[in-house]
Amino acid sequence: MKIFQTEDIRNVALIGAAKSGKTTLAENMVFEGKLINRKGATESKNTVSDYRPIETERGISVNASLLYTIYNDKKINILDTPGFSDFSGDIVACLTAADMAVFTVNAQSGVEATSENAWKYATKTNKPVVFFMNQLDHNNANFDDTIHQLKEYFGDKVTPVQFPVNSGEGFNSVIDLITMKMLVFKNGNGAPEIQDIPANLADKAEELHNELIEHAAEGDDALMEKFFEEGTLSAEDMEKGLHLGIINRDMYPVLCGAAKSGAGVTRLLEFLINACPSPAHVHPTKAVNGTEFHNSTEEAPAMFFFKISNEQNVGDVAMARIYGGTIAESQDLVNPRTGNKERISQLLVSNGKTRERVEKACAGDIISTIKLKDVRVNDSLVDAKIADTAFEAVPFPAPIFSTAIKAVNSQEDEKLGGILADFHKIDPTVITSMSRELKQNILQCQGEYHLNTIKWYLDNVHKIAVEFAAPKVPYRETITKTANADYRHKKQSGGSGQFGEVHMRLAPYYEGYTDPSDLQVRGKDEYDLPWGGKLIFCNCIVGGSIDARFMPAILKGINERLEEGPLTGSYARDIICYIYDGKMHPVDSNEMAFKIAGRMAFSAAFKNAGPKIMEPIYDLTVRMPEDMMGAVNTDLQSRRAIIMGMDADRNYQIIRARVPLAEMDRYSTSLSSLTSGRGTFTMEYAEYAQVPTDVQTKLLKAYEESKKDED
Ligand SMILES: Nc1nc2c(ncn2[C@@H]2O[C@H](COP(=O)(O)OP(=O)(O)OP(=O)(O)O)[C@@H](O)[C@H]2O)c(=O)[nH]1
Ligand SMILES: [Mg+2]
Repeated sequence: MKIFQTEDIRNVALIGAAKSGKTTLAENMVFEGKLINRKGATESKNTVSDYRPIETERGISVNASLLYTIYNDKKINILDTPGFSDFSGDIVACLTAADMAVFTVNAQSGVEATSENAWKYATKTNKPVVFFMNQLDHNNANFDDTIHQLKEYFGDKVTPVQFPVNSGEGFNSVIDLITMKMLVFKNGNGAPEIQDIPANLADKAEELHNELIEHAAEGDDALMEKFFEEGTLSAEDMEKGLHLGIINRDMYPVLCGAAKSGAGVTRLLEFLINACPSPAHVHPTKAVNGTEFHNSTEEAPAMFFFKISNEQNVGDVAMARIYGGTIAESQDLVNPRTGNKERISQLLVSNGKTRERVEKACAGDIISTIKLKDVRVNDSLVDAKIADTAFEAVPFPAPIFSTAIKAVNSQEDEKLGGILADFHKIDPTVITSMSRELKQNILQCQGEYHLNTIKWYLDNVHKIAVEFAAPKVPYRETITKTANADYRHKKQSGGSGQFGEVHMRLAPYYEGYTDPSDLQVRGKDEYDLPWGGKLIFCNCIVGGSIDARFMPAILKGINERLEEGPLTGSYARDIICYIYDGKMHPVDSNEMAFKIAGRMAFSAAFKNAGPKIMEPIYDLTVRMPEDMMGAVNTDLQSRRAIIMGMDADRNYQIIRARVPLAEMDRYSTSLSSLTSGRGTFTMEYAEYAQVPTDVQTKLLKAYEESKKDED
C-alpha cells in the first residue's frame, strides 16, 4: 500500500441524523475508490462499515468505523459514526480526530432531533461542516424546504453548492453552482455526464451561483478583486475561495445526492479533495502542555487514540490520529499517562474489518493498530523526546442515565466489575462505580438504548447474565428540634460486667446556631461528615460524672448510628450532640459499655427530635422546542419540580427547575418521548432538602417492610 503524504490526505467524519444514510454514503465512497467491487447495503447487512454482529443484527450503526477510499490519488479517511444520540461518545470522538464533518441530511425529513445532536458536537469540536443532502430520490424530498430548515437551525452560513433537477423517483441530476453545469449521474455511481444547464433553471442557477461567488471571494481579497475585474470566477478559483471559508467555519456548503444509487458521490469526493482542507491546512492542534502540532512530518511523532473497538478474534483495535512526525511499525513510543513504552507492532489501514498492514504513516493520517499493551481511549503515544506531551481528551458528554446493575449469579459480580471497567477504557461514556452507601453497582451511560447495547455485549460476547434495577436514592436523616435522652448500659455476667450511662441532648445544626444556656460546653469538636453535613460533638460534663477517657467511645457509638440512621438506615447529618451527664462504675465501666450507651442514647434522642428524611435535590435545565414546553412542564410538575425560571433560545425554550433525584429515574427516556427526541437536559447536584410529610410516611413504611423481609 502506498504511503500517503499529509497534503494527499483528507479526514472526514460522517455525522448526521440517525438513518440519514451515512453508512450508505460511506459504502459508495469506498466503492468509487474501487476498494470494493460490489456495493453492500445496510438492509442486506453487508456494508463495509456496519460489519459488527450487533450492527448486522439491528440494521443500524452502533460503533464508529474507520474506512478509507482513494480518489484522484488522494486518500480520504472516513469515520462513519452512528446517528442515535445514545452513541454521542463516538460522534464527538470521531469529530475530534477528523478535520471536518460531512453531515448527511435526509431531504424528506429535514432537520431531525438527531441532526441537532450531531450539530451540537460539530460546534463543540469547532469542525468545518459540509452538508450532503441525501435521499433526494424520495418523492417527498424537498430541497428548498430542507435548505430553509438548515438555515433556520444552523444559520445563514448554510450555502447551496448544488441543487437537484429532478428530485423524487428517478433522481439523477443536479445543477452544480461551481462548474455551472448540469451533472447527470445516469447510472448512479461513477462520473456524471456533464450537460448545459436547462433554460428553465438558468435564473435560479445564476442567482445561487452569485451568492456562492460572494461567499467564495469573501475571505480572500485577491479573489474579490479578480471577481470585480472579471465579473466571475473559474471553478478552480471558487473552490480555492471556499477552502478558507470552510476551514474557518464561515460557510457550510450543501451538496446533493442519493447515496443509495450513488448519485452525487463522485462530485462530493472531488469537492472534498479540491475545496476541503488536508491536514496540512487545518488549524494546529494544541496538546495539554501548550505544544502546537501542525500535522507535519518534521515534528516529533505524536498520535492520539480516539476510539477502540473490541473485535471478535482480533481483540482491541485502537484507532489513532497522527498529529506529528511519521509512525512506523516496530517504533517505540511513550504513553504520557503511564510513562511506559509502547511498541507499535502492527500498523494498519482499515476498511471496516478489512485491515492491511502498512510500514509507516505520515502526520495527518488516521490509522489503526492492535496488540497494544496498555492504551485506552484518550491516551496519546508520543516520541520519548516529548514524553510529557499528551493531547486533550475528547469532550465526551456527561452521563444522562443511571441504573443499578448486578450479575444474576452473585458469584459473577466481580467478573462483571472487571468487564465494565474494561468497557469504560474503550467507551468513556460508560461509567461504573460501586456505591458503598447504596450497596449497589451503579452504571451510567447515554440512555436506555446505550444500556441495551451494553447488555448485548454482556450477553453475547462475555456470556454473563445481568439484571438491572432503579438506583436507590441516597437519602439523609436529620432532626428538627431539641430532645434529651438517657441510656444506661448494664450487664452483669459472672465476673466483670459492663456499665455505662450517658445523658445526651441533640439539637439541629445550622449555620449560626447557639449553644443552650443551661449547659456548660467544655469541649467542642466539629466534624465534616464524609456524606455531607456536620456533626458537632460537645462535652458538657461537670463534676466528672463521665471520665474524659470515655468520650471517644461515646463518639464512636454516635458515629455508628450516623452511618446507619435511626429512621431508614440512611446516613444522618447536621446534628449537635451535647453529652451533659452520666454515670460510671468503678470496675465495670469500659469503652465498649460507653460506646453502646452513646449509640442507644443517640437513637432514643433522635426519635424524639422531630426526625426528618432529607433527599438530594438537583438543578435541572431542560431545553425543548417552544411548542413542547407545556408537555414538559406538566411532566415536571408531576415530579415535584419547582420551576426557577425560563429563557428563550431562538425557537427553543429553556426551563430551569429544582427537582428531587427520587423523581428523575429514566428521565432521559421520558423527555425523549415527550419531545420526539428533541429535548435535552443537564442535571447538577444542588442540595439536600427535607422530604414532604407524605413522602416521609411512604419511605418509613417501605423501610419497615424491607426490615421485615430481612428478618
Ligand atoms: N431511497 C434512499 N434510501 C437511502 C438513501 N441513503 C440511505 N438510504 C436508506 O436509508 C436507510 C438508512 O441508511 P444508513 O446508511 O444505514 O443510514 P445511517 O445514517 O448510517 O444510519 P445510522 O448509522 O444507524 O444512524 C437504509 O435502508 C438505506 O438503504 C438514499 O439516498 N435514498
Ligand atoms: Mg450508519
